[in-house]
Amino acid sequence: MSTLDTAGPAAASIASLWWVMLIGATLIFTFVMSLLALTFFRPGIGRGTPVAWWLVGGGLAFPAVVLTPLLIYALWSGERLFPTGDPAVAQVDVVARQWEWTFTYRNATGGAVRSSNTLHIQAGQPVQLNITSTDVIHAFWVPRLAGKIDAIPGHVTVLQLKADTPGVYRGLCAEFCGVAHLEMQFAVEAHEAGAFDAVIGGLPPATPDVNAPRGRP
Ligand SMILES: [Cu+2]
Repeated sequence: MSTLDTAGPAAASIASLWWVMLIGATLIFTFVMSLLALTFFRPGIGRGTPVAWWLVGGGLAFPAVVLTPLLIYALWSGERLFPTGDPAVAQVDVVARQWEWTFTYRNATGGAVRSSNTLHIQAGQPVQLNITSTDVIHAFWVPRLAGKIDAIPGHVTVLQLKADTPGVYRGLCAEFCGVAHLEMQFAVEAHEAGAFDAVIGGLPPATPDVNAPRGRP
């Protein structure tokens, strides 16, 4: 379940941001520690530099030069996490409750099938998840595929994820929701196209659920 062992574009975007932030923070920490070491080993070395230079240079210019590119990179990579809104993207309604996840797949003929605690997706294809809860706040998280998002009663939150290759990816509830919170885990099974159709075709029909998400947000 490592967020750095990514298997989809959204998780890869988050992981690369983490690496950029780590490298940036390491460089800055090394630079500041070097300055501190200089004051011990070469006492008085900074005496010739005006105080204003330290204040303006170290307190304003340096943070601006460092933080501006990091901010731009974070915004650019964060933008890739939003759902595309493409109507061609398959949609699955996700309902969290104490302590279970149910996944409802609508088909072209207006029917729907449902699975419990296992989300089936097609490898290489994005899927939009419309997520809600029937009781308390939960959070949907598949660390290797995407970031986490809250499942909130009376509200639909949207997450888009894609698995690059077929496989099984573990997911969990990432918001404490009661005594069985730790057991509220699920799996995402990414199938090849043909196998995906067969799996969906074999799922039981979805029974009416008064607490199901009410359409798109
Ligand atoms: Cu939970």
